[in-house]
This record gives sequence, structure tokens and C-alpha cells, in this order.
Amino acid sequence: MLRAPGPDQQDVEMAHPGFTPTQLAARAAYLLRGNDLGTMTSAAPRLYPHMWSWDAAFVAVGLAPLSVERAVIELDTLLSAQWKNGMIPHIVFANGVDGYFPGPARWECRLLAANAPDGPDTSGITQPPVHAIAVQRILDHSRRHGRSTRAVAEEFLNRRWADLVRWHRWLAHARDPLGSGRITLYHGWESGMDNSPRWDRAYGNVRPGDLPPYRREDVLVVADPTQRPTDREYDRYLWLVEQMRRARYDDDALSSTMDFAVEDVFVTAIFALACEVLGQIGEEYHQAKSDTRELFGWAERFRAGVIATTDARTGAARDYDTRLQRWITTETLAMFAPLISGGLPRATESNLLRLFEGPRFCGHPDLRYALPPSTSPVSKDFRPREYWRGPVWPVMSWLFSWVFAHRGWAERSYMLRAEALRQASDGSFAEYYEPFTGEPLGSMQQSWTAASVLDWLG
Ligand code: 9WN
Repeated sequence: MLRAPGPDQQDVEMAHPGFTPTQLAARAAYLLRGNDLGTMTSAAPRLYPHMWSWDAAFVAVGLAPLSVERAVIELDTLLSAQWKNGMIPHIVFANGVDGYFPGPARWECRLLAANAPDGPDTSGITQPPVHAIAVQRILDHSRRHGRSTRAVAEEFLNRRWADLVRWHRWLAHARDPLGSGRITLYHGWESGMDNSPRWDRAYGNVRPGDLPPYRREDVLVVADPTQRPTDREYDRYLWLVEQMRRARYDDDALSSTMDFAVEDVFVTAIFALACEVLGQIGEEYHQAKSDTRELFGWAERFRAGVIATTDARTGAARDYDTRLQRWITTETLAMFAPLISGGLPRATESNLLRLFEGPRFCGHPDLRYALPPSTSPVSKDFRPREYWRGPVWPVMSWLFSWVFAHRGWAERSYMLRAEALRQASDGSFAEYYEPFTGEPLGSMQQSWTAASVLDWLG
């Protein structure tokens, strides 16, 4: 089990072997400044030189303590790329920036998709809906400032409220085609956990046909290719893009034509939480009652969708593959979806928390830091260096620590924060870390890692 938390801030500070918290916060702030392209922050300087949807939300969380105004710009840029059907695309491409594949020329959304925005180039898929959390952090920070900063945040909320509700409405309708109360994804990238072993079987069903040739850029940036998805995995990712192009990114067509269609329980839990958070913001800031009612209704429906997948004893949740019609029980972070959505009976929730903190996850005796690895170290699918198949992702530690605080579990939130800050004190701001050695992996200078640190230290 986990170690007991230190009693005060000093303990956290003493625990840092590398940079002090002050140095770390300064470096994180400089990092975000360095990755700032003007009105968007690149997800990482070399590997991901554009704006990613859920990265942008986390980045806004990190920008908010530095500048509410700049955090608002980040979300404004993202929302300016919202599709006409309400979808927030997973990538907003920076103008004239190359170096990432698949880029705009491969997606060709403007040419093929009736719903693509008239403004910036985007990809044609979506990502987890964490944005309401960012809106809440922005509003929280704005309240610590004077009237003009508060006005910027409130003007943003009033101006973008309808867009945020439209985004949630699109997810609730277009992405729950079977009415199961769970969000369906048509590409593993939509989960944000691209090559998680959760998707292995579903991808086994994806058989690339006539795939136009392509050249990967990611392996030119991350020198050790074993830290990235394999070429075989990339062929499948690209084949799904090809299928989407053929369906002209049409919501109805996707639900019947895509080889890959999974109900993602983790994204569903995030959605339920985000509906609750946005509903609370709406009530507090006097938005239309019909909207908040709808949001709370979705929160309830999708929370129930998560709970319906859980194991009666452990409380662990499962994804569902709608093509293969089978449950997915891989031991990954997705098992803990009910901790994010809430809704489990209290005794079952305690069991799930024990699982999270016990030797199958954060309390595994060989872990360098008591943080949740993306895949359980005791799972046969665990690979400690391979992207979403094992490494610890700081942004996931942030998400759980925020959720735990939100749910009133201050001590648990504190422990994750303390351990994550120890991990981050190497100053690399890595995308992910090897769980046993703490070696930084993937992209360095990753924006959302810096943003997490800034929120923790803010
Ligand atoms: C594909 C930007 C994104 C994150 C994802 C992460 C990774 C992209 C990639 O990087 O995905 O969307 O090219 O590997 O898996 O969660 O949003 O940081």
C-alpha cells in the first residue's frame, strides 16, 4: 500500500532530489512560453508541433495561474476550430508548420467533410472532453484577480457557453449511437491512449486495405522507436483515417462503416464528470436553465453507463467492443473510470480505491514513485517503456489528483501530487516515465506535463 502522506508543504519540498519547487515552476512557465506559437501552445516542440484538443485543456489549466487572459486565448483558439456539428477536433494545425504526420494533407477535412470549420485546418476525429475542468480552473483563478481579469473570464464563458454545450450535445448524441450511455470511439487516437492494450483486439479486427503510402515523422524525433507505437500499429491508425475519408467524416456513416468501434469507459467517465462540472458552472454563472438541466441529465446518463460496466465486487470498469461484441477487461487506467465519474456504492468504491493504491497499480513495490502506470505492472500486456502500455503519464496523475480533490479525497489527491512532483523534479517535463526507474521517455518539454506542475505548484 501507499506510504502515508507528509503533513505539510515542507515535506513535499524536502522530497525533491532535483529542482526546488520554485525552480521547477519557473522552468515550467518558461517551457510554456517557449512552446507558445502566439494563440496556441504546441503540445510539444518537436514531436507535436500543433494544438491537440485535450492537451490544450490541460495547458489552459497550467496557464491560468500565470495569466487568465492567455489561458482564455488557448481555449478560444481551440473552440474557433470547432466543427459545425459541435465536434472539437483532436488536432488544430498551426499555420504553415510541418513536421507531424498525418498532417492536413492526409486528413483533407476541409475538402471532404461538410462539417469541417471554415477557419483552421483540423484533423477529423476527436479527443477526451476534459475542457470543462479547464474552464472551471480559469474561472477559479480569475476570482483571485481584480475586476478586469474576472470580466475577461466571464465574457469568455458567456461568449463560448453555447459552443461548450454544443460540444457536449454532439458527444451525447453522435457518439452514443446505440443509446448505451457510453461514448463510442472510431479511432484509438480518440481515447488519447493510442496504443493502450485495451485496443489490441479491436485493432486486430482492422485490416488495412489499399493504403496510400506514408512516412512516419514521430520516429525521427523519438530516437528509440520502442517508446512509440509500431509500424504495424501505424498502418492500422492510417487505415482508419482512410475509412473516415471514404465516409467523408459523416457521423452516421462512421457508425456503420468503421472497422473500429469501441465504447470507451474512461472517456465516458470524463464526459460524465465534465457535464457535471459544466452544469455547476452554468448554475453559478446564471446560464440558461434548459442547458444546465440537459448537462446534469447527460452526467447522470453517462455515469450510469460507466457503472453498468463494472465488476460487482472490485468496481473495476470495462470498455466494450461493439464490432466484436465483447467486453474489454485489460488491466489499465480505464478500470478506474468510476473513480472519475462517481456512482459506485460506497463499499465497492473503497474496493476500487484499494485496487488503485494497492500492488497492482500505485502501490506496486518496485515502482520508483507511487503513481498510476498506464497499464498494471502485473498484467501480461505491461511494457514499461512503450507509450500507453505501461509508462506513467504525468498528466494522468494530474487528472486523478484533480478528481480526487474534487471528490473530497484531499489526502489521496495530496499523495499523488507529492509523488508526481518528486517525479517531475528531474526537470525534463517528459511525456511519460519508466515506472521502475523513473527514466523520462517520449517527448521532452511536453506542454501538459509543465501545465500539471504549474497547477500543482500554483
Ligand atoms: C496522436 C499530443 C498527443 C496526446 C495523445 C498522445 C499522443 C498523438 C501521437 O500525443 O497522440 O493523437 O501522434 O502519438 O497519445 O494523448 O494528446 O500530446
